[in-house]
Amino acid sequence: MQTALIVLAVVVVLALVGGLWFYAGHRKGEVPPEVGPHRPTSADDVLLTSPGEREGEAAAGTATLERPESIPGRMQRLRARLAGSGGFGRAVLSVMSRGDLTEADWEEIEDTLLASDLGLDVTTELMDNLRTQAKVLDTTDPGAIRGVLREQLLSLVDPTMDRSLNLERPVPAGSWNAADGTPAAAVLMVGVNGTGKTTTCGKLARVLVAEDKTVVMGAADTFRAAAAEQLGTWGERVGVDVVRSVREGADPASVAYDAAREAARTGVDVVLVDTAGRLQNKAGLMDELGKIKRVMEKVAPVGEILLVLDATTGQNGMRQAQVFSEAVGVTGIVLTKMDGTAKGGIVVTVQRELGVPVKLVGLGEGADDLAPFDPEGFVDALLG
Ligand SMILES: Nc1nc2c(ncn2[C@@H]2O[C@H](COP(=O)(O)OP(=O)(O)O)[C@@H](O)[C@H]2O)c(=O)[nH]1
Ligand SMILES: [Mg+2]
Repeated sequence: MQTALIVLAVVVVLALVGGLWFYAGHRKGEVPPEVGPHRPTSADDVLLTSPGEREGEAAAGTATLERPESIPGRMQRLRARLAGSGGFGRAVLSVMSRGDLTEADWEEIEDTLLASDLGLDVTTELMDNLRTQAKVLDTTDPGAIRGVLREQLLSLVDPTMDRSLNLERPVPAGSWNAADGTPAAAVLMVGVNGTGKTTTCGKLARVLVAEDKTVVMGAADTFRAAAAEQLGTWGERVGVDVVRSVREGADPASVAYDAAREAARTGVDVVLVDTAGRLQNKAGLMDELGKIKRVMEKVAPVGEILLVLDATTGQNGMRQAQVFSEAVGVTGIVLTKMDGTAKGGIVVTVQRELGVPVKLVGLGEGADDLAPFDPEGFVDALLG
């Protein structure tokens, strides 16, 4: 009887200790069970989600990866959608083809240009040029008028700007330890909430994969767990690792730093970092983005800071753009949702106001609906 009691007591104590140990073990990692195996990097609240590491895909490569569409293929396919953003081009062309334009005709042209978000200054400039050219030309020949209009629009869009993404491998920071790997070209995505940053990060990863580049993404939007999940899904589809925080509200800069380190450790070509777009106040934004950039530059300089703008928001978007470009030096613009707007004139306005080129355009919600911005292709699409 006594022996039985002792055995029972020992069993109870063992069970209690075992339970506590199990609980503590899980608390320490605080890993949501659905994430699956992971390799923590420098900060203990940051983890790496690798494609193929999720449940049931123990061996990497068992997940079926998508093959992103080639760049020429998508540019061809998206041309029609680009044309939709520039109905103003065809509208102006059709008025100008009437010949012997009356004041009412010119007013119609002016209204059309303004409605396309070209802005007052650009519209006035373009109107002056078109009037002059129309006098010189003195013709109703549609081909000749189209030529004049094409030339004018092209010079506004400015084909001389360098629109290539700077993806050159950067020189490592002075304090960088070469034993920790070769830093990757870094791209930082900034912009207001809902403009399409996370989507663009995912789409851009696909563009790079299509170009046979290797990529790591960093989910530095730590304010919503859903943002990291969203990025994780994009990565998984094309075999791109995502560095993310386990905890909501973690320091975005620490995730960005870990992403840059992970990219260097694994020797990939490019690290893409998504950020949150809370426009709480200018000082807060500057602090946050500034810090992200600063810590990433402990690895190597950030070569590309892309401001993501929703083309449908017009002048309101322009004000946001100013704040971001003051907060952190923007090197290029991504205009998203060009498929849902007739206001393609925003291309010209935003480039003028910020002095940086539109480098990419988003033309739909599909995974490969992102293309490099090509001025000639754009203007030709506008004129039909
Ligand atoms: N039609 C269209 N929708 C887009 C485009 N880019 C992004 N979106 C949508 O815009 C919404 C917000 O995108 P998200 O990437 O989450 O914005 P974020 O808050 O800046 O990260 C999503 O529903 C996207 O599918 C685009 O080029 N065209
Ligand atoms: Mg986002």
